[in-house]
Amino acid sequence: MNTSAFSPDTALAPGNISLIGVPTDIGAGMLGARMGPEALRVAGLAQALTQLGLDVKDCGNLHGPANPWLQAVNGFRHLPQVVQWNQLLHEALYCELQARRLPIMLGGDHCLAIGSISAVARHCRDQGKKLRVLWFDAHADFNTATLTPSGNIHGMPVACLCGHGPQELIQIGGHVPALQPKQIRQIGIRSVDAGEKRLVHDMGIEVFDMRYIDEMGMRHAMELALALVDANTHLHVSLDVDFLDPAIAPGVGTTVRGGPTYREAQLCMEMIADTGRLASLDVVELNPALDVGNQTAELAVDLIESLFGKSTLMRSSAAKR
Ligand SMILES: [Mn+2]
Repeated sequence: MNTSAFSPDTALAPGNISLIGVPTDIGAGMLGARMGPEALRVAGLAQALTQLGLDVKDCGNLHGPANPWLQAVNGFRHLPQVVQWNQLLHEALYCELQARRLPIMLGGDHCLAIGSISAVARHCRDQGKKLRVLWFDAHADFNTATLTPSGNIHGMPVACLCGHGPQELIQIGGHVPALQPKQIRQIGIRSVDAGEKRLVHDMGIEVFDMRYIDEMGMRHAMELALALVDANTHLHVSLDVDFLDPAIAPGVGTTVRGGPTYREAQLCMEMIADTGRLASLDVVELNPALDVGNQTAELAVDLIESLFGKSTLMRSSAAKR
């Protein structure tokens, strides 16, 4: 990637951050992700960003329906509640974007990416901006009701954003599909069902799975994932904590072995920071009920600091290029 187009001075812009807590596990197969926003606060997220010179506003938590913990109906679990949470989030996040603030969605499970990314996509259409979504995850999250037996909607957000899913979910944001597959890059994928694999392939989503990362290295994968990001690009990062190797991130309901190491994850974040184009972020699937001493939340805060330009590298910006 040619990073010389980016001035290091823009790396922190916009400097106004809004934290939006979305305390629900409505789309998950296990309870606990509803505590994610508090765990991230307890791990010092706002303070860490403030120390980087950013203006941080904690908008508090959204208030949506409780998790009734029911079986799937017509292939979907808790569809009406998932729709409600995502509508709430869509409006709240769109508001912050309109106010020229950089929203960080504190999940909550990954079904919430439907609300957040549909808002980001709507904002980009308003502003005539190009959108690039980096989806860090162990899973492709491209399931449909016919493909998944569980009906948990946290396995379906990418499919929904691309227009495959229940009408009331795919139309949040008023534009179907909210997202074009070519706007998405998936990184760290290592657990995909057979039918889902076919669909991801047919849709033409660019995937840098763990086999690719093993063979080519994280740096090369990220260079390609960030290729053609320019001054008019809105970069959205959707960070599912299960992206990380469970050895360093146990606090998640859907762990899959063989994920990126601490350094590989940091490199991802630092390379994104170098572009200076990060404009919105989801942090999802953190499950404090499964965590050990809040270490996964602390790791997430660590990674977010890097994403906002806290570099461990003793290099001048000239040497970075
Ligand atoms: Mn996910």
